[in-house]
This record gives sequence, C-alpha cells and structure tokens, in this order.
Amino acid sequence: MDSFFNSIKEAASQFSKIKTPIRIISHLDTDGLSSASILIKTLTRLNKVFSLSIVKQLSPQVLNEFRNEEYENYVFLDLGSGHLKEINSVLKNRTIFILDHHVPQDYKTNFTQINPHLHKLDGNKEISGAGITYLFSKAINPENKDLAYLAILGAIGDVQEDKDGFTGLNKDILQDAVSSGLLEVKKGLRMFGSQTRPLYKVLQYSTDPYIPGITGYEDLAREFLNNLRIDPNKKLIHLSEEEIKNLVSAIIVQRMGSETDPEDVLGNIYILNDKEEASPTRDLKEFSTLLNACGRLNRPSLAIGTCLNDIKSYEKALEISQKYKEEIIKSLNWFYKNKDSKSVIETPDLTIINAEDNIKDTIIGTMTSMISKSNVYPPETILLSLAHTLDNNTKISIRISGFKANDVDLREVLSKITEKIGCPAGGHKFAAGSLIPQEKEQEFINIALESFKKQEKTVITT
Ligand SMILES: [Mn+2]
Repeated sequence: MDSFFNSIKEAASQFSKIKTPIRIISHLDTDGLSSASILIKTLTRLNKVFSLSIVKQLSPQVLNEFRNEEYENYVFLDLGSGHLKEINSVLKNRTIFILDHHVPQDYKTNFTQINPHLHKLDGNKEISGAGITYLFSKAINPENKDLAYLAILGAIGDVQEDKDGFTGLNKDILQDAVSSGLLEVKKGLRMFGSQTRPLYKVLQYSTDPYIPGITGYEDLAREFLNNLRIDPNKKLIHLSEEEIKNLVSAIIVQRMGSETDPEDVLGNIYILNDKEEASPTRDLKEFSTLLNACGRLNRPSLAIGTCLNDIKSYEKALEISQKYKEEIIKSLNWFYKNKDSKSVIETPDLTIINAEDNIKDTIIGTMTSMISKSNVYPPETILLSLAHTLDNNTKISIRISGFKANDVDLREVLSKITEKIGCPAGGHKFAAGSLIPQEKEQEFINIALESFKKQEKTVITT
C-alpha cells in the first residue's frame, strides 16, 4: 500500500514539472471518460495546455497515429499497461505516464507507471482507472478532493461495486466523495433506474438482484405492483415510505428460496445531491449509463462535458441516450424479424446471430445481453453474435441465456474458438468478446458449430 502511494507521489511530482503541452489518451468506457474528466479538471486548474483523445482500444492503427505527433508528454488513462511494448516502440524519446488498473505487460520501460497490480493491490475490485487518476490529481493538489465522486462514477462503470458496497481503496475514495459534501450514500432498493424509469420497468429489467417470476416479464411486474396497490408507472423515488416498505418486503418474499440471500435487494445508492431530482445524473448508476451511451454512439466529448457540468453537453447527452435506447430497440427488432432467417443459426446449445451490417458493433454486446435475459432461449444456451465494424473487422460477443450464475467461463469458451483463427478473446466470465478479420467470419461460424457438436457427443458418451 505504501509503495503504491509512493509511486503516485513520485509520478505527481514528475508531472508537476512539465512545462510543455500534455497529450492525454483515455478509454471510451465510463471509467475512461471519468478518468479523462478528472485529469482535464486538474489541468485546467493548473492552467496547463493539453489535448485529449478518447479511443476504443490501443490498436496498432491508433498507436501509429501518435507516432508523428510533436508532443513531448503523453498520459494514458485506464489503458496502456497492457501495451507497454507497443507504446515504447511507437513513442520514442517522449515522457510517458501510464495510469491504469489493468494487468501490466511484463516489459521494462522508463515510463512512469501507476498500477495497483505492481503493488500487490487488486485492480479488478479495489480501484478503477478513474480512482488512480483521482489519487494522482489529489497528490498534485489536495483541493482536487472535490473530484472524488468522478472516481466513484468510474468504479461503478467498471462494476467494482456490489451488494456489499466498495472495498479497499475505492472505499477510501468514497469517503473523500462523501466528506466533500457532493455525494450521499443511502440505503435502499439496489435497483437500476430509480430516478428515471417507471417502476414496472425497474422490476422487469432487474437482473441483479434477480426477482424470480418478475424479472423478464412486463405483465407480471405490472401485476405484482398492482397487487401492492402501487402505481406501476410511478418512479421509485416518488413512492411514499409506506409503499417502499411494502415493496421491499414483497420483493424479499418473492425471492425466498432463490440461491442468493433474499435481502440482497437492499444496498447502497449513490446520489449526487446537487443534481435535480429525476435527472439521470443524480444516481451514479444512471449517470454511468449515460456516459456509456455517449461512448457507444461515439460522442465521448458530450460525456466529458457532462462530467464537467457543462449544461449544453448534458442536454445533448440526454438526446444521445435517447438515441442509444432507440438503437437498441431497432437492433432487437431486427433480431426478432430475422430469427427464422439464415442470419440466425439455432442449435440445441448454441445460437449464432450473424448481424453483419445490420447492427452496430458497439450495440451488439448489449443487444445479446438483452436477448440472453429475455427467455427467448432455454437457460444455458450460448449466444454468439457477430457484427461488422467500420474497419472491416467483425466484432463477436458471447453471452449465456438465463439468470442463474453458472460455471461456464464465456471468455474461455470464446477463446477456444478464436484461437483457431489466430485471434485473442477478452472480457470476463459472464460477458466476453473478440475482434476477427471479416474474411474469417464463415470459418469462425464453422468452428463454433463444430465445437458445440463435439460437446454434445461427449455429453452423450458420459
Ligand atoms: Mn477501467
């Protein structure tokens, strides 16, 4: 722990000496956007000159674009540790800072790297890219403590919070956010959409906590609320105390006999007090989704403007999030319309959705998640979706149908297929993805179908 904070202090003092313009590169997801917002605010307060790029990943093409730039200083946020070698070969004789929480490459450089993994700290759960950027900013100037809530926003985006709240460094950062007076932590129903969604939708889409017999069913969610004499179209934040009490007990009863503790429905809610009621930036989980939507529709500047309290950006971000919802609905409609066409291959254990140009590569993962939670396929069915990217690759997403936690590691399942065509797979146990050249699409589909056939055979013989 001490060595981690020493590395931050050392980096901050190096950084403070910089006199020439600073190039910032950050990641397109909520954590990366929050990280960038923290550093921009910090640099603005120091009157430093900078320029920012937000990237989906550090691909060779992206790195190559930096090669001929004339900047002397580079700061990589929420990415970079996995590309030390590549950065080193492209950006020679530059001063390079890397603030990242992903597992670092084993490669020696003279970069200044802040990474919890180098100090035996857990970068998956204990601190996000935004958390590191925050601690760095605070080391530059303690007054940046008021940016702590943006670090919590990043950690929420990276799903570092669970029913027990935050752990480790995130917990300390949360303390900063609360003591600066901007963030309030309340106990309540740990459900997404309490500020903006009608209650029946909150219940219908509640996958964590999962409510048996309600999650996934609009009509049952409505009926459940009607039975409690609660207007299904009301928002959670507008319920009376009495209604909330009844709702909470009814949900706990409904969850009796499920595999997780029925009371897991209760947990922390993170509220920004200075935001208007029912605004999607008031609850940090909804704020995180707003940033995510801007990222996915390739409007990162609106996300950052919103984080920096720019009203115009915020208003445009709202429009973007509406567009994002429409985009998802459009994608789902495409799927249902083409479910029986040759674009969707259905076998007993595997469904392949080959969307080609019909669905955006940034939407395909979300769409596949929604299908996996919609009772379209029997539980445990593997869903593989393919969509074209603008640069002639194919984005692949893998999900598994149903709500129950299971022992299948989706990243491993996908890796075994993509390895055969020489491509890696990333992600985690419950959601993974890969990028393959478009001309390998058919080969990928064939290998996937073949490998699931084999699996069936082994099941029969055992
Ligand atoms: Mn991150």
